[in-house]
This record gives sequence, structure tokens and C-alpha cells, in this order.
Amino acid sequence: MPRLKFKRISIILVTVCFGYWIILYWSSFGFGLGGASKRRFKHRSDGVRDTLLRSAGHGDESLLVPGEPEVYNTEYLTRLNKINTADDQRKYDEGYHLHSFNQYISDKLSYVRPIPDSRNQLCRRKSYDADLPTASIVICFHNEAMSALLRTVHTALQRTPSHLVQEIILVNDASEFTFLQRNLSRYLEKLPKVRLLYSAERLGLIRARLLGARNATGEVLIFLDSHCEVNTKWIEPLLARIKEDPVNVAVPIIDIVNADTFAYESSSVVKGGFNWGMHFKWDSLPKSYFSNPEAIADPIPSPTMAGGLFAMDRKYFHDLGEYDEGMDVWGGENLEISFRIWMCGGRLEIIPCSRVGHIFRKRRPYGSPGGDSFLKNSLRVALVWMDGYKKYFYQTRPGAENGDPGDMSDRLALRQGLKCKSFKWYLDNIYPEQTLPASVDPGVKKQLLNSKLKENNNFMKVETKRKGLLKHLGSGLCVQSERSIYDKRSLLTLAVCSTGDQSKDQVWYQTTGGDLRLANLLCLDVDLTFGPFARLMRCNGGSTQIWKFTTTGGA
Ligand code: LR7
Ligand code: MN
Repeated sequence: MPRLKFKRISIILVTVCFGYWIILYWSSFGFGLGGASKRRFKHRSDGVRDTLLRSAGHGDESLLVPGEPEVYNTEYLTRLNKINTADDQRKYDEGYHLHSFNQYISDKLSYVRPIPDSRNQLCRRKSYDADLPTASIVICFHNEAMSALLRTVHTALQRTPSHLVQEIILVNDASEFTFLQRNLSRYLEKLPKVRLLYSAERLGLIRARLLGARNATGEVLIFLDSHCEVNTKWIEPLLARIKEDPVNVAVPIIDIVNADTFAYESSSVVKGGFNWGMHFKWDSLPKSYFSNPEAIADPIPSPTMAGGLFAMDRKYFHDLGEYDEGMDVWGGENLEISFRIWMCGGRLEIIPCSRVGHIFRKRRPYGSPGGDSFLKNSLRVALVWMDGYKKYFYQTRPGAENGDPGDMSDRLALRQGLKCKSFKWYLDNIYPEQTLPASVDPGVKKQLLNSKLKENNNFMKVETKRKGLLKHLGSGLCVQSERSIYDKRSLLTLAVCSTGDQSKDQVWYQTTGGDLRLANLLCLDVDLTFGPFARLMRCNGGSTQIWKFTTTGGA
């Protein structure tokens, strides 16, 4: 079989936190702050040693044109992102490799940069009690970029009335970067109210949060990821809602800090849901919500939360069973606590007047010792909380029930002790829009999909010019789908080349239309909105799917 040899195929290998961005649509934000900020914010040349809380002195003067309004508009960010030297390029590549976001630009931006106030106008007119409960802000991190971590800390210190901050607790979850160990504690000494806890053993984010929470002394716990940027008056609406009733668990709207450009983008108002693969997803609100302008600043009950950013009365967090300590590294805890809050007498709400930015990245840059923690954690959620509905999870993730969930007796006892309602009650009352998956045999589903795709491809009337493997010259590995060959939006990965005709999973068909089809089904497509990265998509003949075969260098 002839092999297609492509001179350069750059494919960014990413695993996508799927639910996050496909359903989340957002509007791009104009960055004009008008005359709001007269203060001179300067960028730093080094994210580690320097802080932008000072008002003068910065690295590269050329980045600030005299007289330019000092806001971080797109143009400014583009200029900051410029790569001038080989050393810049090295830093840029290394940053992406370590963090899956643009650390290069993060290191150059101030910790407290002017960002647009993304709240609805109605929120700006609201006033809050001066006498609100105090908060312990808990931020766990594993191998975080120091500039992103410090941006989280500094914005929280700067944009929160100090009488409301009991402390900021950082939990270093066995980070491997020596510069983090060396520089961080020294840097933090000069910041008020910041405590640093360290675990030499990798706890995973769930047990790391437990460590933070158990050391906290404030009335309310607020969890943040280690790459956030809190916005104007973010804390008051959260604390006010908890003051009204301590069983209210309050979640801000999570704005988007673009992982590539670092533009701060306002998120639409949506609520949390989940699918039967136990992935969190965003659900749109009914039209009626938007038709009542007065209600736009009101709390929105949400069936689930994304997990990283929320406020909860500390005693209530404890009484409700904290987190499931049997859960490893990442995943599942957000649905677990969401189900538990609703089923055991609490309330989970999105608070539209509180906005916090979060860097959304396309893959997690760290490993998970001990295997697929998401699957194991989800299995624990299903077994403890989902009663008979767990069969839909097993149906969606075949084989999940055969995994070892570990000991769950404590969590089952907790559910009994708290006299929690059934999962059916939760679905009927809190998430009535949830649908059950059609029970289609997976084999039949594949066949159906296959014939539908073939139909679409025939409709486009292109012929195969040749077929073969896409082999990367350097590694000798072949390009295949990260998930299945039927999976739209699946990213590509490299794997050992299959020999002969034994696997169609690596066979690409080059057509007269200029596209490349894996197993003659889905097309190799470039996503420019979130990428650029390569993925599978339904063939559409568009420019994002046209590939050039070349054997000459530099073409
Ligand atoms: O072993 C680890 N130890 C840690 O301390 C792994 C991670 N962490 C830290 C990490 O440094 C970060 O601060 O835990 C935090 C969350 O990890 P991320 O940023 O890799 O997670 P995420 O943003 O991809 O994932 C979302 O879902 C997770 C499920 O376990 C957590 O609940 C995250 O907090 C959550 N993030 C958000 O909700 C932000 C909004 C994303 C959306 C939608
Ligand atoms: Mn995160």
C-alpha cells in the first residue's frame, strides 16, 4: 500500500474537556474601559520576580506606545505575544508544553490588569450589606505557572474588601517544579493573609481541597482554580446569598480567559447540567429567563456546577460530608457535590452578579498516577447517588461498572445519615429537562452512523485518489483518532502504525476534493476558533478541510 508522506504535519495533541467549550458560547468583549483607570499598569518582563502592583518600571518599553490607553485590548495582547528571538520561541513552546496555555503571554501581563467589568448593568446598581461573613479562599495547584497562580492571588487580594478575607490558603499539591518550591514561599511572605500548605504526596485536587478546607478558619469557603482572575465585586453577591441561608451554595459566572490570547471574554448566562457519560455540560436557560429584565441579576438554580469555583458555608460544607476522600486526581467531584447538595436539602445557584475569569485549556497538562481517575470517580458517584439510573452511565461508558471503585461504605452511610432524597426526585424536580439515552445497541449505533456518513460523503461526489497511512517521519508514528473513527470533534493523536490491512483506524483517504478522510468517513479538519488544532469533522468541502500533498521541503 503506498504511504502518503507529508513533509510537515503539525498536529497539536490535545485531549479536550469536551463539555466545557462546545456548549459554552460566549461573546467577545470590547475592552474599552474609557477613563475608568487612570492608574498606569505596566507589564512585567518576568512573571516570577516582579509584581505589577507597583506603578512604575517595566521591561520592554516598546510594548507601551506613549499615550496609548492602558487597557488590554486585542491589539495590545497581540503585540505582547510577539516572538522576536529564538529564546522567545523556546519560552513560548515550553510554556505551552508545561501548561497547555500561553504561559509566555501570562508571564508578561500584570497580575492585576484592567479587565472589563462583565456584569449586567443591573448588578452595578446593587448594594450589599457591609456585614457579610468572612471567607477563606482555597486555591489548590499542581505544577501551575507561577504568573497564573499569582494573578489569582493578587486579583483576589486587590478586588476583595479586606475585611471579608479571612485568609487565602494555597495548597501546593506535590508540584514538581523546583522554582515553584523555591520562589513561591519567599514571594508570598510579603503578601498579607496568604498561607501556603504543601503536600509532598500527590493528593489530587479533591483531597488537596479537603486539606485546604480543614485548615480554614473563615465562615465561608471559596474554592478557586489556580488560574483565575476575579472581577469587580465578585465576592459580595456570593457571600450575601450564603448569609441569607447557609444551605445556599453560590457559584459565580465563569468568564473565559482565552488560553491562547489571554483576552478576557464575558460568558453567557447558562446553568450546569450533565450527560450520561458523567461529563459536566452547560445548558442554556429558557427564553422566559431573558424576558424579565428585572430577574437578570437574581440567583439561578442550577442542577450542577462546573466544580472549580464556588462558595459554601464552611460548617455546612463539613456537615454535608465535604468531598469524597476516595476520589483521585481529577473529575467527578463536581457532580457528586451537586447531587448531594440538592438531594440532601441544600440549594445550588449561579449568581449572575459575580464574575470570575478562568483559563480554559484544551487538555490537562498533568498526568494522573493510578490511571483514569475520572472513570473511577464517576463510578463512585453513580454507585452512591444515582440509584437505578446508574445503568445509563454504564450504557454510555461500556465497561465502567467493571472498574474498582474502592471502598464506599462511608459515603453510603453519609447518604443514609443525611436522609437524602432519591435520584429520581432530583431528576424530576431539579433537572426535568434531562433526557434518558435511547437504548441503542452500540454496534447498531455505529452501523447507523457509518451509513449516514457514507451517505453524506456520496452526496459530495468526490472520488478517492489514493489511500494510506499518515506517517510522521521523525517518530515513525501514524496519525489516528484520539477516540473512535466515528467521533466528530475527536482530536488526532500519534500511535504505532498498524501493519497491513488489519486496522482501518489509521487509513486515510485522499479525495479529488482535496480532503482527507479517516476510514473514508470523517474528514481531517482544522479548528481555528479554539486551536489551531486538528480534529475529525463531518466532511463539508470547506477550506478548513483542504490538505496539500507535498514531497518538497518548505512547501
Ligand atoms: O492533582 C491535581 N492537583 C491539583 O491541585 C490536579 C489538579 N490540581 C489543581 C489544578 O492546579 C487546578 O488549580 O486543581 C485545579 C483544577 O484542575 P484543572 O484546572 O486542571 O481542572 P479543570 O479546570 O480542567 O476542571 C474542572 O473540573 C474539575 C473536575 O475535577 C475541577 O472541578 C476543576 O476545578 C474544574 N474547573 C472549573 O470548574 C473551572 C471552569 C471550567 C469549566 C466548565
Ligand atoms: Mn481549571
